[in-house]
Amino acid sequence: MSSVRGTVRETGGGVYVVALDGGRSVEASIRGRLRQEARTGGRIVVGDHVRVSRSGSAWTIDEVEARRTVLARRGRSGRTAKVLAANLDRVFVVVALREPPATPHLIDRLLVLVESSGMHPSLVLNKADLPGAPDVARTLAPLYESVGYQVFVASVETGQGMPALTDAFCSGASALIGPSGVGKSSLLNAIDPGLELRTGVLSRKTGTGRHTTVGSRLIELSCGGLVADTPGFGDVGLWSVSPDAVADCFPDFASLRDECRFRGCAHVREPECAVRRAVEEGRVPASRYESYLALRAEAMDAEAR
Ligand SMILES: Nc1nc2c(ncn2[C@@H]2O[C@H](COP(=O)(O)OP(=O)(O)O)[C@@H](O)[C@H]2O)c(=O)[nH]1
Ligand SMILES: [Mg+2]
Ligand SMILES: [Zn+2]
Repeated sequence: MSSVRGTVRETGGGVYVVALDGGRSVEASIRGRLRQEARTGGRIVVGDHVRVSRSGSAWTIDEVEARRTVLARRGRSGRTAKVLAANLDRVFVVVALREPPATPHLIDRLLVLVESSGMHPSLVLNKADLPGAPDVARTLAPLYESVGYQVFVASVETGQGMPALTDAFCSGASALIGPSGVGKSSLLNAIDPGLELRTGVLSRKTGTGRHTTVGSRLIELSCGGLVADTPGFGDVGLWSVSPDAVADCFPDFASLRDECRFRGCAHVREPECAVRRAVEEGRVPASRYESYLALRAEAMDAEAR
């Protein structure tokens, strides 16, 4: 039988739910050769475009198409990247302005995490309704806009920012990453009330909301967009990028790099460093540079281990 094209919507336990281009979904397993590749790192992930074929009632994934984008995180050892989702159009870094309060360092860490997999995220500053939150937003939003990120100031409570976010989520495929408790599930429920994702603080031990599994899935919103629900971005303290690659994850440094006196300048104590000059002159926020130094030092520690 000829093969059909589709998109992987759910993975876990060796079973893959594939949405066929015609509309219906089937459960598929993978061919021996692909299974071999999966063990050596070429896993099939949500968002992968695949070709499947049927023999009797059983569907099999025969082929995986080249990926347009990948969202990956480094393994605990720091060396191997683990791909979490493929072919995403947008990634949103979500933090709360209050409860729990975001710091520039946390935001920078999350942005770098996404940049290190080659994607350029947007930033959502949620809970703008809480007392004091607008003041924090007035500092953070222009800071990250000046760096070149699109910023959404949002509140699930008042609906602030929700039309713009709904627009962004209702086309293509997206992912949200951020600490727990910042309102990721609440934002999705506000965009599509039919989702009924569990919200609120969940105990670490019992785990888990209704939908939390070892696997990943792409949720289809009623407005047509897809949203990745992937475990694996929770432990943001455990990633590692090679020290020299950290600067590449700061887009505000990229245009300055060529003006540094030394090629391969690490922007730490080299003379005539354009990044340090820009920080001194206030063209690059000091908090960005502090985050850079901290994340670079962390990357060096991880490499030495
Ligand atoms: N005041 C306020 N609370 C919010 C907002 N968004 C979410 N919350 C609350 O924050 C808590 C955590 O939200 P949840 O969506 O579970 O966060 P997640 O862990 O990132 O998915 C819940 O108690 C929500 O009701 C918001 O915009 N304003
Ligand atoms: Mg949640
Ligand atoms: Zn430099």
